[in-house]
Amino acid sequence: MATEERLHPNTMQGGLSGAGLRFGIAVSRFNNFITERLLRGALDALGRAGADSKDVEVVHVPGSFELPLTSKKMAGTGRYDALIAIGCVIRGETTHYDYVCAETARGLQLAQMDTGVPILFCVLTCDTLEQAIDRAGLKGGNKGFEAGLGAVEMAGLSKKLRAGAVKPAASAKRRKK
Ligand code: INI
Repeated sequence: MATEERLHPNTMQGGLSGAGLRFGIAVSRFNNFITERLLRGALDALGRAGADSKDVEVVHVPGSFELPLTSKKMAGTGRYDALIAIGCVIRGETTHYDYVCAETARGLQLAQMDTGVPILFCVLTCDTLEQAIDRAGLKGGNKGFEAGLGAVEMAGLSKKLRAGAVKPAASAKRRKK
């Protein structure tokens, strides 16, 4: 018998209902042609998941490089179950792109590790404008929408982890009957 057939571990995961959960979105104004579309996608996902308008706040920042500090400050308020950081970095002629990408990603990871509040990474890092457009509602879907769904799941999971409850697996419940 394969190991996975013998084991019936207790499992935990976030749900897909955003009702009663609080979300913050930090969005970069740089490349706002793209970031506004990502923001719309994220809001669409939160709304469809049942989040209430009063529980969703949007903060605008100049560029992606400003997302980590802003997200950390937002997380520190204790007002959000999950955050979404939205930006779009497009490669230029110099190495500026590399610094913005690396420090934004590193800073956002540090911010969520320091505060314990999930921060969804919705920063496009693209070689061309076309790649960004594809990921902001065209061929590649809308990464903002994906981040919105991820935020709902992580907000719910964080709440459950805080409560410390791991529900017995459905298969284990069935066996007990
Ligand atoms: N910010 C972005 O969000 N995307 C970019 O493509 C970008 N480029 O290419 O320069 C960018 N730069 C600004 C940066 O994020 C800061 O706002 C700026 O350096 C001030 O700190």
